[in-house]
Amino acid sequence: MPRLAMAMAMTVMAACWSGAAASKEFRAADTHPDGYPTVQAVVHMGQLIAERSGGRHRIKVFHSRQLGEEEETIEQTRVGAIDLTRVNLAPFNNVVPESMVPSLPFLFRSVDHLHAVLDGPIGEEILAAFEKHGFIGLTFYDSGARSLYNTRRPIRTVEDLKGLRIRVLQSDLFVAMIEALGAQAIPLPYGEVLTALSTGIIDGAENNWPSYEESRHFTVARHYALTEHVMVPEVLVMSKTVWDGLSAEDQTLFRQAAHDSVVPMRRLWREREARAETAVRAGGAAVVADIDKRPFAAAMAPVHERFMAEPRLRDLVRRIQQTP
Ligand code: GTR
Repeated sequence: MPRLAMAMAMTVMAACWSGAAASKEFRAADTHPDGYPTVQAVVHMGQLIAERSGGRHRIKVFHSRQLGEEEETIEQTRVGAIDLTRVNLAPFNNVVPESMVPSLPFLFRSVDHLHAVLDGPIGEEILAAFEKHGFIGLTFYDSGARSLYNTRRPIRTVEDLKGLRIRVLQSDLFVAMIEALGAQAIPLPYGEVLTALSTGIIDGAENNWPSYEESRHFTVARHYALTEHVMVPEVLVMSKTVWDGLSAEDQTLFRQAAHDSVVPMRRLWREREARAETAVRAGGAAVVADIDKRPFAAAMAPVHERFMAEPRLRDLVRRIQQTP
């Protein structure tokens, strides 16, 4: 090869090589199946990243627990074996104390209140708190309100829950919340709940409309009581180890794309909630909607005291309550 052609070929190869070295397919975990709003949100974010980086970066979402249950994907993300994970905030409660704040019972007054808090400085502060624990909090996603369901009987009052074995998320706060209602709290990974309900190991669980439906829990635990005791959001985090290896420009790219995935996710969420409710009711679940929530809130109130012992957490709660 003539020398000039050779030099040109080498320049082209070098350019390709440096591009290849800096480009990456990022692995994201989600417990939900393909098509669930959280999965679609991260797929959408990946499309934005691919477009905006000229195809240099991509995200591949491993949905349906392919990379493990939420506690496992959190740990894998911390060590950098998984790049991103989308989980509920509750499995972070024992890891990042600030994540307990939006997980408190009867804290948010409405979806608008929740959005006002999460979209503002308090939301930023809670996301920033992940960093010292090995994660970069990228964004929150909607998860509606969680309500109680069980295989045994309709729930109308706190007394109706007495003695029932209720599966909870793997969080001490959730254990305390359910025990405060007089039920027995059984922490279990999400993927084990359907079998545990079917075999009678547990009597019930709690979740939002889309998860109650998507998981098929409603086919076994047919009494759904709209207690709406908690509006704990979902969170998307990146491994800090992975983040630290990104250029400042790529970090901005990820933050911006995560942010831009929120509005479409909220639209998908609203649609999905409505569809799930229709499907659950059509599937024959017995829904108790006329519940006086005040005794539930009163029974659960002591968990605020117990888990918000640190002044900085109490201050966040106070600011949330004062947010219009
Ligand atoms: C769902 C949430 C999941 C998972 C699940 C659970 O609402 O989207 O990430 O945390 O609840 O109860 O385990």
